[in-house]
Amino acid sequence: IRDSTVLVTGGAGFIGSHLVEALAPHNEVRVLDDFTTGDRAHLPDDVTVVEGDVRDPIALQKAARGVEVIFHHAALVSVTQSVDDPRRSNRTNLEASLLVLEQARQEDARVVVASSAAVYGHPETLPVPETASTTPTSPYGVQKLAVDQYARLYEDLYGLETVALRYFNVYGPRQRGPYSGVISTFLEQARADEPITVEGDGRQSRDFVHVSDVVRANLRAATTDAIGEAYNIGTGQRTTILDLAETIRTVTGTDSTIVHREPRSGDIRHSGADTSKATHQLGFDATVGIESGIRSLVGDD
Ligand code: UD2
Repeated sequence: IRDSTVLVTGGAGFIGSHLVEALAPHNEVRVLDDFTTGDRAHLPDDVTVVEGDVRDPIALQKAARGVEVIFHHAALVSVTQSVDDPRRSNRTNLEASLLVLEQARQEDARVVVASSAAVYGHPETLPVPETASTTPTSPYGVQKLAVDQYARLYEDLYGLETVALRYFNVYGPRQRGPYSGVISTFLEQARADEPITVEGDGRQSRDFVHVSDVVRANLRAATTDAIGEAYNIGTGQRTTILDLAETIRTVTGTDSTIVHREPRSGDIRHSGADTSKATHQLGFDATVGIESGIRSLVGDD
């Protein structure tokens, strides 16, 4: 995508800021972020920042005026918080997403929404295709599923150009804080030579996808003809948490030991993407394997 005016909601956050960085050299980029978890330091100088809440229609209207594509990444990403306070996360993850879709109708802008592997709950098959049944196990998953379905419906009902990207376990630079993923937690522990905390037996597995691949998927989604669809965004490869811990020990050369903690209640045992739809319809394939992804993180984060 080039020479376009685009909006990234949550553009100062983990995934959003990497996307902004990729878009900024060739496009006019707006960022809507309330900076509760996002960071100004992650934004290039030449982007237009609207500081505000994605739930605020005035801020959203201002940020979206005249844009051709909206990449919707503003969300409350904590699954645990969504369990503790479903209405609060619903306001940001679902109601605000509807505002974004409505604003896009006003502007006739394409919308790329950040969906999630959470829509599948405990996946009925592995790797899981987009056609699998969706039974989320958290309010967060229900909210993401609703957004994913609204995106499809808006294409159907109103002819709005939409794409939903169902992210698997995204990792990379700038992922930190209490709700960040297991890779950033293990890396922090390894750097401090503290024990690496594996929850449960560590034989649960995930499909870890590097944020640079997630950015590439967004760029494909911005221009694809295959709209009104949801795509799994993962690598197609699963890694167990124990293997991950071992890889991080090796790559960092830490003195950390591996300790086991109580398994997380409601944890999903295995998660892995069937990526064939993304390959064939979106023209997207992940390129960063888990080991080289971790090596690059250790090198530069
Ligand atoms: C991911 C997404 C979440 C949602 C969900 C859908 C992230 C950060 N979260 O949650 O937003 O989409 O998938 O299913 O990508 N673990 C340890 N030790 C630790 C921390 C975690 O063993 O110190 C384990 C944890 O018990 C789990 C696995 O690592 O089995 C992954 O945990 P996570 O929090 O990184 O991500 P996940 O899959 O729960």
